[in-house]
Amino acid sequence: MNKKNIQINYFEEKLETMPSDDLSVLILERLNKTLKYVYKNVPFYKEQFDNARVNIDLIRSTKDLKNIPFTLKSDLVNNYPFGLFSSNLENIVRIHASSGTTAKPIIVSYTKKDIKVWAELMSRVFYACGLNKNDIAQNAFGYGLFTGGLGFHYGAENIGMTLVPMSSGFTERQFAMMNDLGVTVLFCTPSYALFLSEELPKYIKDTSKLKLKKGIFGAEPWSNELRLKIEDMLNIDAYDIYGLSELLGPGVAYECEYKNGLHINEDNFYPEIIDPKTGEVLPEGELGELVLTNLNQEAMPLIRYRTRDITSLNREKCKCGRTFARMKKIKGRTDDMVIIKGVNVFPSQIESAIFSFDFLEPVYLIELYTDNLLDKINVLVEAKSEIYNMGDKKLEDISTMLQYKIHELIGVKSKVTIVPPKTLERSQGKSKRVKDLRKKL
Ligand code: DLL
Repeated sequence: MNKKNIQINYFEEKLETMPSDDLSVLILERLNKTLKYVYKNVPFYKEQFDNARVNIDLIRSTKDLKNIPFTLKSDLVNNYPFGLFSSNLENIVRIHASSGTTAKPIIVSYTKKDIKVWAELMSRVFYACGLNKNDIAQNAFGYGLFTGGLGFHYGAENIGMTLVPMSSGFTERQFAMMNDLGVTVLFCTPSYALFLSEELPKYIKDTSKLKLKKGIFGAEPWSNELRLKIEDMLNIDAYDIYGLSELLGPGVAYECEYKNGLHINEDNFYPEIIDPKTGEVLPEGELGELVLTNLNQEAMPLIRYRTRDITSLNREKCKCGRTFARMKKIKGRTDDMVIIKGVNVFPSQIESAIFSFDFLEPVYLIELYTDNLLDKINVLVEAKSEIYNMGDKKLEDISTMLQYKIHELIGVKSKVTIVPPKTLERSQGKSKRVKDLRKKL
């Protein structure tokens, strides 16, 4: 979508545009407070800091953080359910859980103040995307233990938006509400937005009457190419939002109308980028794993939490006036990265290759398999029906073109299997893009 007049709105202007020196002072102040707080209240952190011989009274700058051990997802699993709580249960008003891949979920907790802070952080997101109390939002993130539903819900109510708590599923009802209520903004995963884009023509014959103008999508990696597809199919302006349950949920970082990286709510989450192999802190601009320290949470602040998400940081002031550090769109997770012939490959790179061809449907699955003891990739992708019906020769040509493009982008040869349209699974939440069929040695 073309940007016409960008009108910059802040929810908390003083904080969001704070001069960087003042922001550094605020961050250090909150960091020191948080370190003392967890040292006093969480035996896990007392032990971590003591074992690493860290004297938290001697943290004089954020650079000193590098001496503090990381917190890992396994620490949350091992301390399940209440081990990392800093507050007594009587002060906890909410629990969420992450859809972990391990048998035990990880749970996260919130005090009343945490819920308020979270709603305010989400309010910043909405203002940054140009929304206000006059908007009508359709929240198609899942409600329940997942943080998407209630995270968006409280943020939207906080600025007085009219919010329709749809959750995902029930396609017909999604479109009925969108149409009848004059919904102006949609919240969901990019996969679900794509699914709705594909279904739209079936349910709404005259789309010119729809009031939908924006979408805020997140909870999974998605490429800029997918953004353009969704924007085109739904005729909206789409924004990226990032977050994770371990640090409140959605609202850690978000795009403003310039869409030039995601602003990290830095007065609440201090970001570092590390080399995922060595743990060493990397300089600004380098790609690595995002590590976040909570600066303003009561129930369960985490220190140097390894997110496993790959991105880079930029501390230049944005054109919108916000001074918070920005991170690039997430490239993928270290867990989703596959190493093929020594090359690191992320699903999002393959997605970019696929989405550059108009004759393919924007749905794919990456299969990893073993051939002659070597790891290989098979990319399954749907051709549009008019192309699929052109016969085998056409499909072979397409497959060769895509193979070439993938090779060019990631430097690795892959197999490409063109499948009939609408045969791969569509997701109503987070998509599973990679299927690992490799033989375990
Ligand atoms: O996905 C919270 C959320 C809800 C974020 C709604 C945005 C919108 P989890 O289920 O704990 O929490 O999953 C967190 O999802 O570590 C990333 O790997 C991935 N993720 C979240 N947002 C993005 C994004 C929520 N915008 C994990 N781009 C994170 C890429 C994302 N990956």
